[in-house]
This record gives sequence, C-alpha cells and structure tokens, in this order.
Amino acid sequence: MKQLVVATRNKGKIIEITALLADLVDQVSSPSDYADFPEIVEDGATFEENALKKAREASLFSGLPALADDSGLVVDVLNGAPGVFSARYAGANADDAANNARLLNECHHVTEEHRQAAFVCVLAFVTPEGVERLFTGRVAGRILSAARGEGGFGYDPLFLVDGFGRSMAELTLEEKNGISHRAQAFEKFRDYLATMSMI
Ligand code: ITT
Repeated sequence: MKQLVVATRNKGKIIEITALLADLVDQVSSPSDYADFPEIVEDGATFEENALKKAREASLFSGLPALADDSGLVVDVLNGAPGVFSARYAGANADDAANNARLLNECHHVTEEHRQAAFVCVLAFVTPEGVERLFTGRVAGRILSAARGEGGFGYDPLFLVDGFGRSMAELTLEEKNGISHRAQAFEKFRDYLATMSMI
C-alpha cells in the first residue's frame, strides 16, 4: 500500500506501529505531520467505537486510507477497568506514572492469583471509498505489585505476560511486537490486505 495515515498521537504506539507496518506501507503519516489534524474526542463505550471514530475522522480529514488503534488494559477483578479509560485512568491529563500508580492502588488488596488481566487492541481500517474493517488482538497476563522493566509504554511495567515470566516492559521491541495485542491485530490486518491484494 502506498500511503496510510495512522491516527494516533501516542508516541509509544507510533514506535511499535511503525515497525509493524515496515514492509506493508510505503509512506506512513500521523497527526504530527499535519498542522491542523483534528482533535478526536474518544467518547465511545467500546474499543471498537473509539477506533472507528478515530479512523473515520482521520480518513475524512486526509483523504487517505486510515488506521486507528484503540487499546487498553482490562483487569478482571476491577470489572474490566481501566478499559476504554486506560489513557486517562488517573484523570483527564494523566501520564503513564499516574495511571500506573492508580492501578497499583486499586489492586493493592488483591492477591496474586486474582490479578488476571489482558491488553486488548482494536484496529480500525477506513478508506475514502467507504471500506470499514476491525481487527482485534488480545494478550493475557497478571498485574504485578511493583514495576519491572524499562521498555514499552503505558502499563507495560506492571503487566506480567502469561508464559513469559517477564513484564511487557522487560521485552525488547521485537519481542513485544511478536506477541502483543497490537501485533496480533496487525497480523489480521496484514492477512486482510493480502487477501484484498492491497499489498
Ligand atoms: P491515541 O488515541 O492518540 O492513539 P491514546 O494513548 O489516547 O492515544 P488509547 O485511547 O487507545 O490511546 O488508550 C490506550 C491506553 O492504553 C494507553 O495510553 C496506555 O495507557 C494503554 N495501553 C495500550 N496499549 C498498551 C501497551 O501496548 N502497553 C501498555 N499500555 C498500553
């Protein structure tokens, strides 16, 4: 595919997505490449709604095919929180440190065996011709009691990946992009593009 807009302002996502798209797209642009890219209000109740909204607005604005990632952490014992509120769990302008501090606090009295969680990613692909497709990925793990590792972004230091014995932040970019929720959704997107002969 020649050109694609990726509708995210999250620097951690952009690093991972750039690597995941490397052999799929000639030219990837993101909101920071445009002077007046619209601010998109994420007011949907689901990852699907938010991902579609971001991709639709990006495609409309740019006139190009657009991809948007809506993702987050889902913790069983917290009834699925932070979920679609993952980016702003500790408040509207919360940073990763504040969100992680709240997560630790909420899980404080929960024993290890009840800390099951998952990262979920929904990718929305929208084109100016009216194509709309969703691709989902999910990776399971447990919430740690203290941060581990320096890699990744967001909740990665508090997420012990099932079957790895390491936190998501203890994986290299290549390792994370081999197993993550985002990588799984991109794998489905890749298969779709191949089926449609778009690559
Ligand atoms: P955009 O909407 O501009 O893409 P955002 O950060 O607001 O950026 P989301 O609304 O999809 O994106 O929220 C995703 C949040 O979920 C993100 O800020 C992290 O807190 C968390 N998250 C998602 N994927 C993650 C990952 O791979 N590792 C750690 N945390 C992740």
